[in-house]
Amino acid sequence: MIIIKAGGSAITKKSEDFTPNMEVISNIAKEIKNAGRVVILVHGAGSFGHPIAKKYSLGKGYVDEFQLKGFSETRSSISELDTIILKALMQNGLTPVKIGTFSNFITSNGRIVEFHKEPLLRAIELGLLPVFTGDLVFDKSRVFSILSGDQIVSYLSKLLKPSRVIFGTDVDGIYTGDPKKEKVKLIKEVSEENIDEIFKFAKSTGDASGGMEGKFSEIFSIFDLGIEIDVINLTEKDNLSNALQGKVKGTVIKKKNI
Ligand code: ATP
Ligand code: IP8
Repeated sequence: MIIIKAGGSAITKKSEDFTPNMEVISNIAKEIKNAGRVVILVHGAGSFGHPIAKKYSLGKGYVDEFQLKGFSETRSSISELDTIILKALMQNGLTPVKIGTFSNFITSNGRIVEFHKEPLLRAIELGLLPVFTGDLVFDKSRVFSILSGDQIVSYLSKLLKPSRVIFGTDVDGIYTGDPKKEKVKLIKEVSEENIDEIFKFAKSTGDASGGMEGKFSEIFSIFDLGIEIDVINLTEKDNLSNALQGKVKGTVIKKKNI
């Protein structure tokens, strides 16, 4: 089994609110279908979630009643993106099923403490393609919290021990800084020898859920489990197909002995 995280930077146009990148979404669906492998797809919220979440300061948890409007709007908007993705998967002959993040996860201080796993396990057993999204959830200490798709991926990795995890964004992997803002180098291989170093390359993305730093810390937990993580550019056609076959163009993060 392979867990794929389709980043919001790839599946939506982050510079235009509420705009899906239909070409990328459709390619992802085709490439998953052609690979014929058991996968779980987790996607980010991109421009369907982060701008509203920021506008209403939802990342801080419950502060004021004014946030409730933002809570409803964010969840509704993310659900629209989710539907677009489910439809694209179905149009390509796949049988996806949404596993609701809001209904199945509870966090405490932003970290998952409860997950109702039975729907996921049954969906896998039946041969459905489980689809998760980053979303808002109820939180034991902050009333509510943003639960990123990245954290869901690391949680599911602990639970299911996939053979590999693929993170896709709109850049070619992990760089020595933000490739959109600086002249930087792509890091092709990460192992126990340099994993600590990559944290200093995590530059803020302006997201409501921890951006690159958050992503790197989830990647670190998966790496600790001894699972290979590949970071690729999902906006380039065939990159996902190739990665699913083990031909990764991007950053490969794994322990030396696996
Ligand atoms: P979402 O959280 O909506 O799913 P995502 O998973 O696609 O989004 P982002 O938080 O948008 O991820 O992060 C991807 C962006 O991070 C890239 O577009 C890139 O510009 C930026 N970035 C910052 N630092 C780095 C780095 N060291 N290496 C690679 N990209 C970086
Ligand atoms: O895009 C964030 O999920 P992510 C969800 O996976 C919200 O970080 C509510 C913005």
